[in-house]
Amino acid sequence: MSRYNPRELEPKWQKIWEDTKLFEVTEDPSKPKSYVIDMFPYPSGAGLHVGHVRNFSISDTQALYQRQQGKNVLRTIGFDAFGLPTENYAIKTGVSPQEATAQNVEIFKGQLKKLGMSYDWSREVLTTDPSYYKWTQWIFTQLYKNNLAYQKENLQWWCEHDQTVLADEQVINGRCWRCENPVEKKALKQWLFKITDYADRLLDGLEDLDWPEKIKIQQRNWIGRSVGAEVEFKLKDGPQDVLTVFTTRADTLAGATFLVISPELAQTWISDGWKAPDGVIQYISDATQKSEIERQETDRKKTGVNTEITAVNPLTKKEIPVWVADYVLGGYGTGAIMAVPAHDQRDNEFAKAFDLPITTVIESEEEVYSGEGIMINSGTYDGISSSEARDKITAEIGTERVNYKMRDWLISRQRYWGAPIPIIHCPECGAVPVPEDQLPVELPALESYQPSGDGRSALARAEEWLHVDCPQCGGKAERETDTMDGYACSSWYFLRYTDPKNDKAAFDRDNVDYWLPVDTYVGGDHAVAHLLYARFWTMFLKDQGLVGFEEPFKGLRYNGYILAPDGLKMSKSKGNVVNPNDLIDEGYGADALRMYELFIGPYEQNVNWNPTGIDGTKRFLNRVWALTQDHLEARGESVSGDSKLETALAVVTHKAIKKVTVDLENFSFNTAIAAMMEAVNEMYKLKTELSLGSEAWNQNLKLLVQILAPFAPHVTEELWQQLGGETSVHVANWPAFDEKLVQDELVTVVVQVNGKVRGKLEVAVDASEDEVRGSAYEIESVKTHLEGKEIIKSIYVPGKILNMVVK
Ligand code: ANZ
Ligand code: ZN
Repeated sequence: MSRYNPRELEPKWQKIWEDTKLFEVTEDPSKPKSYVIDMFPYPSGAGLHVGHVRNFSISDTQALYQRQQGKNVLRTIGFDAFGLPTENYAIKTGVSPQEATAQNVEIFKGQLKKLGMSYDWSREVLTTDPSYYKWTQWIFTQLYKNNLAYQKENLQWWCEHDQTVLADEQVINGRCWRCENPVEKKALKQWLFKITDYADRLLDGLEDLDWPEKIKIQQRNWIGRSVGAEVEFKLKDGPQDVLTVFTTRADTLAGATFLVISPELAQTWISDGWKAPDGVIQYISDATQKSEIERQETDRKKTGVNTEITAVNPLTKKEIPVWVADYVLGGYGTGAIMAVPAHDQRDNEFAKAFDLPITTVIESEEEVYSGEGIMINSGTYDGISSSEARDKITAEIGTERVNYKMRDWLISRQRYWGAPIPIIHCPECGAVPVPEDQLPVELPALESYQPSGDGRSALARAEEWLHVDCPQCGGKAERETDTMDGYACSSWYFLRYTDPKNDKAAFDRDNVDYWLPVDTYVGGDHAVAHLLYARFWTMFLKDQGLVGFEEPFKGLRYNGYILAPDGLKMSKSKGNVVNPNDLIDEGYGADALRMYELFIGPYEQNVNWNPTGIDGTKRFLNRVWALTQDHLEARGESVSGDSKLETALAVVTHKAIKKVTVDLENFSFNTAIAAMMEAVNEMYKLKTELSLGSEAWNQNLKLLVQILAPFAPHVTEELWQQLGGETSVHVANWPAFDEKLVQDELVTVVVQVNGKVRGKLEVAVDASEDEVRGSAYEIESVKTHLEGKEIIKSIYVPGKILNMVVK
């Protein structure tokens, strides 16, 4: 008997699939489509990780299944290759980022090919390729022309170690997300995308998406829509006449016993000529070095300085002081608040720390009550509910206002290894976009990639590249030296996949409209930034008439991590990384590896790697192999069929088909695999009584191989051919199950009308009352007793009696 040898069989099929272009697709409007992709990987020097394999196996199994369902499946891969690690490597070793990237991509591709993923490799996309980033730059210029890309001088998080600016979400507990060194603020002129213009659409669009709820919640929190009111307070002897605050609790206005402005607002007052009392300037400079997260912590000791300015509460007419404190943020709302210490925790701590008055305006027993209730100490608003008071005070004293936590997307990076921002700075004309026919602005080759130290990237030293004529006036001008955040490049690659070789446009509208939205997007990272940015770009492209949809990812599946056996994160430094290719080379094969990673647990959960777990799936594939070989060897020998046993065999197979079909629809891979293991056990039992070699066995083994194909694409392809399959198993249709064979045990139910027996029914033990009643209506003798009557009651004793009371 031939042995199951994945080392031989897997490369053989990979080559055949490639030669026959099995997984290459074209647009075919006559066929239903399915677009199934992964969040494309960053080709790090460490190579492919077992975590990647889990991610890609989930999507590949789905893609293979959808193809067997007869769909036109677009499944491809690319590389998100701009980024700091490669640039830091270049700085350290002198190998150019271009060269390092090319090497890493080669390694990744080699590893991916060994896994036998069903990618259409002809559509591969590489973000660092000038033929790709030409269009990233082109989209930038479209955003710029539509006033959605702009420059702003700003205090930015700056990582001295990495010599780069960081976005808010890249600062974690005051440290850089990459190198984990402390970060500081630095004033720099930066490019931003005006994503805030799309805040409402980004929020509303989430409703209809088939995404995990936890990701939707993270996106909603990030956008942070907040409905409240702006209220104006008159100032006495202040640098301006009024101070406007933003509040979500206008109902508590009478309890506002002081105002607080942010250090940032105080700074603008000083710049406008305000003579601040001693201590304010020092306080401002201390505060701006703290992170926003730190500043907003509730249990932190409250600090602040009195401005010695007085405001008038517009409801109580009382004079109240204005303070500066860092728990109020400059970038949110108006940068100023009305403090209500009886109903807000932070205001309460502040009032106690500085001995400021506390006035309760909503009835309650608690010291700091932030709930709803009946109004007190609020003049004409006394006695009504706080929610009613909120509406009234907003309408009568304030103005309704919606605010968002989300800020504009900061895209400037003072680094070399990114897509250059296609702008030319002219002393006469200002910022001028590089004309379309001069794109791409290619990265010049450099001697060294070290940032220039003045806050600009290494590009500032590329003299020849830097100095150009202004496209508008022809005068001497300079290129922008910032490159784009890598998230810009990953905001549209799923569009490029549909038309990867187009050199006239970013993509063809018919192609994107045929394939998009992505039906199944699988990944385990980037819950907020990438998904939000990609949605924003897609919405913008829709507004430009370039695509016909505004949500790029209809279905999102978020996979859990694979951790080391001890539950720790796998990392090079801990030496606990499992290299997927070692397992393949050791002879387990890609099929057993892919299956193990799906069998390891529910796909969305984090799981610990079990070094012997792969033995289980390998053993299972071996059993399927051996059973098939035994069957094939017995073929032709005269075999006598036993129809009862043949039915028993068919029941085993069809139950497995049903279970695997339902489970694949639900991404329940581990239970589907368990069901197939179970079925194979049953088959082994049956073969002792029902001899192998018969046509019945052949049919059932083929069905087993078909449902196993999305999980173990190589071995099933081989077995399929051996069993006489004509096409590739991956394009042979998904088998249907026979409803009669999968029915569970049948029971007899007595049907009564008004307590008299009128017939009997055979139903499944677990049939519902509705199902049983439906079948009962079909019985002639029951029908005649129901005709023209109204059923007023029906009682079902499961598996025993159905009694219908009519009148
Ligand atoms: C008075 C008040 C009374 C408030 C009360 C809350 C409870 P959202 O939008 O939900 O996050 N706030 C406004 N601007 C701020 C800023 N720049 N920095 C820090 N805090 C700010 O919450 C809005 C509430 O956060 C506002 O409502 C304001 O405090 C505070 F019993 O006003 B409230
Ligand atoms: Zn000019």
